[in-house]
Amino acid sequence: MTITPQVADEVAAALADGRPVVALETTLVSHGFSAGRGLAAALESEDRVRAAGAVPATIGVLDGQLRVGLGRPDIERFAEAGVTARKVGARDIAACLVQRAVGSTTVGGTLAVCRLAGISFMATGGIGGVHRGFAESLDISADLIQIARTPVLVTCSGAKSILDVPATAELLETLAVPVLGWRTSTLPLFYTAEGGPPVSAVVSSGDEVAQVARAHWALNPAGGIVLARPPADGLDLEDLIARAVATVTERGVTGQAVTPAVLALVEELSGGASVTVNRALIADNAALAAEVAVAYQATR
Ligand code: PSU
Ligand code: MN
Repeated sequence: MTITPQVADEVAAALADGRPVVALETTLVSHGFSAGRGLAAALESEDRVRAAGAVPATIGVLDGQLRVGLGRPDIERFAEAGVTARKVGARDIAACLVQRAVGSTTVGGTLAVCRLAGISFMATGGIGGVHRGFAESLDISADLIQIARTPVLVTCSGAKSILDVPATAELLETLAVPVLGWRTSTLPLFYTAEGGPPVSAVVSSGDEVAQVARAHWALNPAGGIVLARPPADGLDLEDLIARAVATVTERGVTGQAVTPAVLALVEELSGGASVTVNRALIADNAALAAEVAVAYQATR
């Protein structure tokens, strides 16, 4: 077991030369999709990062090591493990390393590794947030706290709409996390672009985002930033989501299992349509994160 991340040669070389690197998480590979489909989403994201001129660094825990930059056989291990992989937030990394478990890092877990590796940009589908019914369950994703205390820009399509998105936006404001809307004045609702709470600022080019990030990190060197990009061909799944959340709650599912269970049920209820949107937005977010990372290096 080692704490120092094992960084793939390509990623290490890029970081050493100050070239743009975009981190990608592995929870969406194992827990976000059914039937190994997370592999395709992960590989597509990596391709899009490369096409935009940055180096992808998919992050996870394997064989007692923090891995930064995974090869295809490594990513396959996460897809094949599915929900039997451990879902690893920042608090879970140490035990996962010591116990040599396959650990899929969430947004929060990935950010903790980005800090160690010196990576400033990551992409995902949707960040975790405040769950519906939080007043009873107190279920609030550690992603939010980890974003608040890690100087990384997270490109996403907002918080998954299986959550209480207005409450999530309130908590991000409380935590002083800038929420930048990519050519939008409202926080996207993951599956759909419209109807969310307001963002803290609208941005319209990679260069503008890079300048805001640089200024924010000069003012607040320890804090993260959310860049929220609306999905291109969104779907209004609100009725399905409400039904899925109610069913999962009735089944007594709690804690870390809630998000994967609701996502799986939304997939089933939408006849797979949710997965098509989910996959596309993950890849598009990866491409945008790379565009911003490239612009950031250029403004040095
Ligand atoms: N976005 C997706 N699919 C996912 C997730 C995000 O499109 O599966 C994962 C992320 O890893 C995120 C996690 O960090 O869900 C949040 O889980 P929780 O609500 O239990 O904190
Ligand atoms: Mn939770």
